[in-house]
Amino acid sequence: MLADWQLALRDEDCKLFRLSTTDWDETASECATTDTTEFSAINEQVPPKLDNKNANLLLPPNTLNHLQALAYNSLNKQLDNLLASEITCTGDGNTDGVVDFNDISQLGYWANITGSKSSWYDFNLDGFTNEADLPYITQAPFPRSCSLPLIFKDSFET
Ligand SMILES: [Ca+2]
Ligand SMILES: [Ca+2]
Repeated sequence: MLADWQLALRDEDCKLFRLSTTDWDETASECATTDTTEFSAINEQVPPKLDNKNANLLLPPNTLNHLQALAYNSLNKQLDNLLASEITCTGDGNTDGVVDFNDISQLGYWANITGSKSSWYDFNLDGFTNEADLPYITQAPFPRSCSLPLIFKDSFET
């Protein structure tokens, strides 16, 4: 089963990992989404300390020492800030940071190849990719740049 999304952030000694998965819940007879947080001590020695599921310090019998608790709080705050910095970019169906003619072209591609039953470019969330989604792309002049969060801008500038 693949995660719906997953994010990880690390410092020198620890790694915080968040993921969300959706699976069929037989008891409820519906899909259920589960959000999970893992926190592991890591290093880059040979062999390295791995951040596998058994190393999750948030699960018993593991406990966090003082430094790990500080790192956990710090990484959690940084990841929350990163998630809060996400910018909505209406019309950017291929998520390349620009709304332009490529988005129109690719909306048409997905509409044709799936018989309009695609979630790609379904901006109005009606379950179909079709002409009703086009105004979300064409609502303003091209090209429209979607600003990246500052944390990414800094990492690109050298
Ligand atoms: Ca785009
Ligand atoms: Ca739609």
